[in-house]
Amino acid sequence: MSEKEKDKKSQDLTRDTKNAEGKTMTTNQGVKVNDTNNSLKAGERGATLLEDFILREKITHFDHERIPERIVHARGSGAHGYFELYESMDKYTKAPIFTDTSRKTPVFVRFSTVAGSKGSADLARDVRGFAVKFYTEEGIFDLVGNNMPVFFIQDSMKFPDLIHAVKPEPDREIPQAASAHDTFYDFVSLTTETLHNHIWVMSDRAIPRSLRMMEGFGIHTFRLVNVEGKSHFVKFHWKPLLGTHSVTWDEAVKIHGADSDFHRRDLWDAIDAGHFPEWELGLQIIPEEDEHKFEFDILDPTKLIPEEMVPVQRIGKMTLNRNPDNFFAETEQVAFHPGHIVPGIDFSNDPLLQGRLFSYTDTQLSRLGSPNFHELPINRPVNETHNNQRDAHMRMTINKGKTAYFPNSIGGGCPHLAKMAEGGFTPYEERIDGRKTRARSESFNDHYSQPALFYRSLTDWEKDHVADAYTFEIGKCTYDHIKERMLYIINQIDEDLAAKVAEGLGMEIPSKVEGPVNQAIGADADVEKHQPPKKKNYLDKSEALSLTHLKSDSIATRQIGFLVGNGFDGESMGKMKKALEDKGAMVQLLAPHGGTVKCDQGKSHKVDAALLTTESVLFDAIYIPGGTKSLEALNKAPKTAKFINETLKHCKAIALDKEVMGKIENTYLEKFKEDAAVLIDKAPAKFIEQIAAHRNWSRQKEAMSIPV
Ligand code: HDD
Repeated sequence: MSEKEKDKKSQDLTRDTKNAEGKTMTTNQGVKVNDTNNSLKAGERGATLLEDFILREKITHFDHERIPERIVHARGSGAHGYFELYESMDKYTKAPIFTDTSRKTPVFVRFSTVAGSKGSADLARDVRGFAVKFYTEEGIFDLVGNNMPVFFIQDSMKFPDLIHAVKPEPDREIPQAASAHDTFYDFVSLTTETLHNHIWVMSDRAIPRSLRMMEGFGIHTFRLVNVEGKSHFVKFHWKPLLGTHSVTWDEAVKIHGADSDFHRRDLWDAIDAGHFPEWELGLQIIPEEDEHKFEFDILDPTKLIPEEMVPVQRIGKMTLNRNPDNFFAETEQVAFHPGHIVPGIDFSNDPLLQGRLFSYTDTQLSRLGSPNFHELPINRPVNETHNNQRDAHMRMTINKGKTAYFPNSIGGGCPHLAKMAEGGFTPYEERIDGRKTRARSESFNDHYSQPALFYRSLTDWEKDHVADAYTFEIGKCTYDHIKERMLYIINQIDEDLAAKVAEGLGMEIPSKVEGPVNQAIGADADVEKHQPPKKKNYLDKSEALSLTHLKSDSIATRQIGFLVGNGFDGESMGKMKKALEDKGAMVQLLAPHGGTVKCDQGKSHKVDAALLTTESVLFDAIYIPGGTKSLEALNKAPKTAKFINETLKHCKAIALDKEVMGKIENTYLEKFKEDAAVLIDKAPAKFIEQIAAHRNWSRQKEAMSIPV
């Protein structure tokens, strides 16, 4: 990207980027270095001299390279991009990013998992963070959301408990990046407000195929405020233009081993190849008058507003078009904060949001080490900042003048206050009257209706995955009383679901359990008092909750493995490759060995991966061209049958030239030859259709038993 093409933030970052090409090595003090391999010694065999400032500087800097990882969301991947507005929302807000359609606002986005450490695997069953930093002309606006529309808890007071419960158990620091353990289920089963977010985590939303194929949600109800000072409540949504797709749990486990950077690599490679991921920003707008119209409280972050009740209006598009230059400087040092808002956007009284407003700056103080973290290149706004804050560790700005206080006359009263016309931030003047009380609103006390709605809204295959996930996770717990409590409360969500899980666990669903199961309020052991209230049924089904709702017929960036050996049918392969690549798919030649393979026309083709070095789970679909010799070679290769059988098991599309059938031993191709996504001698267009559909889930029940 040329300097001219760069957006304002990328240009701003350029002043801090360095390129060593063609340059002489120096110390940090600018002294030229002519030996960086040997320390300074008294004689060739030592001892090493303390005066060696080059050695000391190199080692000292190295000793301090690490900073604390994020307390949650430690593992993440970032990208630059921009946001463009389709139509002005000035009826609702005065924030120019949402009113000025001529703007192209730079953004930096960081996706993350929640529970795992910085080096943990990408495919953990977990919520994904979806944090967007908008560098607006009026200052930074951070939308720090997740890929699920609800959160585990209703009040930030419980956040440390939630995180302590899900993180590795403190005595042995096990398990890493996994919620399937006793402490988490002890907490969940005693804190039923978690159940809604929890069932989302049990669904395929928690194991996305790609960070580019998941939705994002601001979760809390925020406010938009227009020039007249009128406020509307709002929920933010990100809708991926590639649709929403997931992998199966069996794949996720295998991807852990095959490529633990699967999501990070996928995001990087797509942007690198010019396939820029895109999301539309959607708003659900709720007039203030409607605040109490719903059967749930819009301030409760464990509730969503079904799209059928308040439609999502798509108002603009975000495109990620540039990979970071340096992971640490950008992705690691970026500091998000839901409290970074601009005039025209404001908070609601959601008690989870209110606590977050404290936590994020506070955590940067220990993570980034100084209140000057806003000066780091990735964090600084694109507009000028002036105030009387001064000094502290690693201050970069050299503030001129004598005055660092307000009011002043010596400095001409500057920096002066923004006049109303200039758009200084004025909080929305919400009237609040209340008793000081440490309490939870009664209106938050429905923990079962929405998890039930979610489950009802899934397709059958999604429901099966949810039941399997509960069975797996609870099955990993060692205490029977925790398992029983879980069965008891799942039964309150959905009896069929609970029956499936109980069968998987080999346990009975208890009709009563010890201890409080319906309140986050405290250790009140009066079980009867805490029986779940009756479920509400304000909607039978919300189609938007199923993964199948957001469709895309694009196969761009899908990874397609071609299984070939020497002597493969070059013409057939060429035709298929062209058809797929024309649609933006990425084709890789996989062969029994690395190096090159020759087709039947004698032409050499570079092998992208030897079968030994890759796995079927890294591909969306496979194709096997004909060619007697090629098929013989594939038949001899130990992993070919595993590759094919796993592709079948994971319900992916397979295309074969006619002569392939019956030539590769130990596969289940024959059994699935009538399957809609097993395409024998069909035109590439059919294959493309099936890849776009992502999976043929109707195969699932039968394919599950393939022993691979
Ligand atoms: Fe949080 C990081 C999302 C509740 C405290 N959070 C963090 C990140 C995301 C979220 C995406 C990573 C940002 C990045 O990439 O750097 N958090 C959420 C959402 C929540 C939520 C969507 C509920 C709706 N968080 C939440 C609560 C608290 C925190 C209730 C504390 C009271 N979150 C933090 C934190 C982190 C953080 C400790 C760790 C690293 C950081 O902030 O910068 O302050």
